[in-house]
Amino acid sequence: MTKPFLLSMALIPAAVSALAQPASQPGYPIGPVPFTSVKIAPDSFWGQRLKASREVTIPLAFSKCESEGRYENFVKAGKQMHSPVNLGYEVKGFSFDDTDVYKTIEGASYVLQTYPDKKLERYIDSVLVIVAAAQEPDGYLYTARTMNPERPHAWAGERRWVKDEELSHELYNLGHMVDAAVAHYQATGKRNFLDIAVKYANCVVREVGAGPGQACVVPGHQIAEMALARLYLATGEKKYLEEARFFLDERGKTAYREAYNQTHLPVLEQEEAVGHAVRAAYMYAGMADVAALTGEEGYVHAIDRIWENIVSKKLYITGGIGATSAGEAFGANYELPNLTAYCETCAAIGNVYVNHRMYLLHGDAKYYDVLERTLYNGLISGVSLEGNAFFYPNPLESMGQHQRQAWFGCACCPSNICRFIPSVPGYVYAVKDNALYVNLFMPNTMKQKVLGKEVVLSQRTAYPWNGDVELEVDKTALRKEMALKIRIPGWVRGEVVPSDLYAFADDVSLGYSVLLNGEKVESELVDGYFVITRKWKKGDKVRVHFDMAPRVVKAHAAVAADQGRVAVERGPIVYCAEWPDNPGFSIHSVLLNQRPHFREAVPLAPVGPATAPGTAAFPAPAGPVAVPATPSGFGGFVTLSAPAQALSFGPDGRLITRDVELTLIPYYAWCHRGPGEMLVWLPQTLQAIGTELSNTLEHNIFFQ
Ligand code: FUB
Ligand code: ZN
Repeated sequence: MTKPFLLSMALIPAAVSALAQPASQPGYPIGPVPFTSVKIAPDSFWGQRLKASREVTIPLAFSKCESEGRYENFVKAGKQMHSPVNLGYEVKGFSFDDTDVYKTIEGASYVLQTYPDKKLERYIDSVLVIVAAAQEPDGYLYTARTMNPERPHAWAGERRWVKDEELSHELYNLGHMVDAAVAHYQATGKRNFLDIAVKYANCVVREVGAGPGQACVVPGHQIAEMALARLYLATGEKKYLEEARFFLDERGKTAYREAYNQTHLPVLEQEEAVGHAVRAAYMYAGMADVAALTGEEGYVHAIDRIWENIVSKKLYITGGIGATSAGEAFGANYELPNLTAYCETCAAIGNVYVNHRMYLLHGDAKYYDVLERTLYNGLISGVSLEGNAFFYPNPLESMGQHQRQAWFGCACCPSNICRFIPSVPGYVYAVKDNALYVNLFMPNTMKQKVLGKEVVLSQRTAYPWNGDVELEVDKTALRKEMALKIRIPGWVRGEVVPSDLYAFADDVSLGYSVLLNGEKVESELVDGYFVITRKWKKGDKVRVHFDMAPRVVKAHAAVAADQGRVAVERGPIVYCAEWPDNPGFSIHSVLLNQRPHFREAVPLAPVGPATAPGTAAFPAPAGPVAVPATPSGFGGFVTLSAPAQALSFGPDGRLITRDVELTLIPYYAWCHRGPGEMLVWLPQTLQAIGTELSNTLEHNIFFQ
């Protein structure tokens, strides 16, 4: 760990007022600029996603909490608690269904911070009344037991906590509750949720631990570690941080030891990412948070090792993690199947959490390369463009068996999307001392103190569709030098991921340039950043240009599933072939040319308009062909096409090849036009296509 990390510990206030909107991850050497300080242009790529989240996803999730019995569980628990007799409620669903309510409130609270909405606030207050009514007098809040203590949920165990290391999720529910309650408090200043969460957290601190009479258990599903660290910051109560630390330090030392939930070894001894991917990612993120707040370097060494293992052996090209549905888990090293890839949406969110925190600890742009890859591909693939249909697994290949759904019995992914998307603006910038980091590219205006002085910066760009980014200092009260650190993405520098798991396999070479007030400037990259240090003044402009072109990627020879195949990406976007754009042949029987030449098509409608709020338009994306977005709104992105050969068998059994044009769309946008074939890794050899054809055959036999 670097020195500044430890030095920064001295700067941590004992308690950070939740309302003060500090950099959102105190304790870290680098502080992210909070999402509340970054206003994204409404009509942009991310502006559209934020709007869909606000206007569609979150209302939809609340309505599902109503119709799918999530609220009813709280009501039943409340009634049972006040009844002298057992009301005989049958405990249905999952033992963590309460968290759908919490996660949706968390997302709505983030929305309230940027879009105050009294009606929404009142709605949440009314939900909190039934949540509060379900809380037992000593703070315990777990409807799956309280609604029928004699016959609780099958996973709950006979007594509190006894099954938490397996599947009761009592501590998982606490984690999501705390995250949501702190967010709600920060948004509204009201304590009605925070008080509930504090009461449950106090119950846990009292009853779970290594002391006499306590249950010595750790969370069967991690998240409480991150959440309790956050509660410590919101309240200043050290006991929450200590409990989070207990959860980490005791892991792998209690009676229950399973790789499934990373209890196979003490956390400090873990080296490989194993087991349930969401649990794992949340644990690694929790280790980073607790390390940042306690100075415990052992956690950092452990997650450094595990991160290496993930990026070099267990990461999909889409940034997805968790290869197998068996245990929703990481596979073995290099086990990255495409058709059966699990890549749960929640795991992609977890991967963003981990890489963000690794960056905040170490300050290297490589973590953002992984974060950006995950964000633009395997994460947003989990929610439709309209915000109303979700994927739980995000496979990299389909025969048509996958379909987006409006909700799931186990609804962890849609409700996680509710809380993640509104927080995206908080990933764009960060500060450390006199440095302002520009980590993601999207049109916005940002207001942040650097060395205690306000700096207002605007960013104009049509990224991810073109690589022109303009940064302008709109205001600065800073008289000293500020180092503007602009991330130069790995995909421009010729590095697909920070490992040898994937490599570009073409002779394209991309460059970038930076102009300061019209003059070209040069800088050695420092940890992946282009640095301009100067006394900035209002009106200073930096123009960054990243060459953006379709690139062909190959996987490491040990990834059996990708041999003889290539993936195609352009900028941060991974592409796929999907059936509607490729009529007349099966995309599973197509051979891409060895040196494919791609044609780009950009929509006539602007591809993620390039303006920051209140500013004039900046270079419109250009391309050789312009196509209109469909009336349904599908589109608005760059498509690619390349010559290929479609193979089929003639009536006499002979192989027929036909020249076709294979069209590719961004992976995140697949399955908006009904189920059907989709493929990310495109065959380039007959051997690979042989596997495809036998996959198709097996699928047809299996599904007919
Ligand atoms: O166990 C709670 C959530 O349900 C997990 O995070 C998801 O993987 C799903 O199993
Ligand atoms: Zn999920």
